Amino acid sequence: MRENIHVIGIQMDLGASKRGVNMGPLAIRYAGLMDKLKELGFEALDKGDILSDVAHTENPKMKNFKPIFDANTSLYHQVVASLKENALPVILGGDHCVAAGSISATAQHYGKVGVIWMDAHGDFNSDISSPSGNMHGMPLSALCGYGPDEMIAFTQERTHIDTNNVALVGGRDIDEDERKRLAEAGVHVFSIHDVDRLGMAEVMKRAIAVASEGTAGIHVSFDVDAITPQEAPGVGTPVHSGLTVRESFLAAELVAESGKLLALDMVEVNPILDERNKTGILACELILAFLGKSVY
Ligand code: 4U7
Ligand code: MN
Ligand code: MN
Ligand code: MN
Repeated sequence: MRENIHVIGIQMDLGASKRGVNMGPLAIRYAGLMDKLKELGFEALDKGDILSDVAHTENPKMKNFKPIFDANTSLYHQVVASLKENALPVILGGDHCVAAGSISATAQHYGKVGVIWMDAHGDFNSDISSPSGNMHGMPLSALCGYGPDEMIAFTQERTHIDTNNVALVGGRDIDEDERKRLAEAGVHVFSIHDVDRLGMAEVMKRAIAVASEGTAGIHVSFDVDAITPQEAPGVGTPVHSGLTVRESFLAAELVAESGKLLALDMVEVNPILDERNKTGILACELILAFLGKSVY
């Protein structure tokens, strides 16, 4: 595990239909993230927030594509720069479209990386399959080379993520076409049903194995709507009966224990919909757990 942490916020809400998730980085910081990282002994640097331009849609199948791409381009370059400085980037979203920028950067820097995508959703729609045109439902598909390709066109040559190294954990609201696309692409899906049947410890053991096989390490992308909405109410797309708080922490602790974490996204915290920053505080504590904070 690296000692050097770069915290990078991105005030982005243009990928979702509900506004306000752009305030996520502020909410997670208010929970005390920087001080708590330092208390844990990390050299933690706050790189501030990337801002996005105003909403602007040309193609309703990819709403707000241009301002999303522009902000993601800034994020991509910041994450590449942080990795070059040997830091572990922690990206504070923002809606989940920001993972297109952050994970492209990790892949560009390390070559072959694995991804653990923790989410109630699959985020495996293309502009064609998407029922909404919302770009936060498309990043995993784009990153794996299943479109929309424009979403990750940060360099001439795209480094795609090999779906053999992708694990989706906590899925329970996946669109019909999206499910077919995930299966055809060969993404390893550990749905909430698998969490029930196998237990989180076994699911994460398998997910970490999938994401580690032949890779430099793991980029974890954590959408807080993976957690059940009673515990994480500050989300724009809540889905009932999700991960418990303890299952979420166990997942984070097992990733930390693996020593494979290369970068972390903590996304989709929406302070407008939250209850006294409950979700922001949870997101902050989960980041610490992913970085190795132990309970005992
Ligand atoms: B999130 C959805 F149709 N699948 O594509 C879509 F249900 O980043 C939801 O996981 C996407 O929160 C949710 O719009 C994206 C919808
Ligand atoms: Mn998501
Ligand atoms: Mn989601
Ligand atoms: Mn969401």
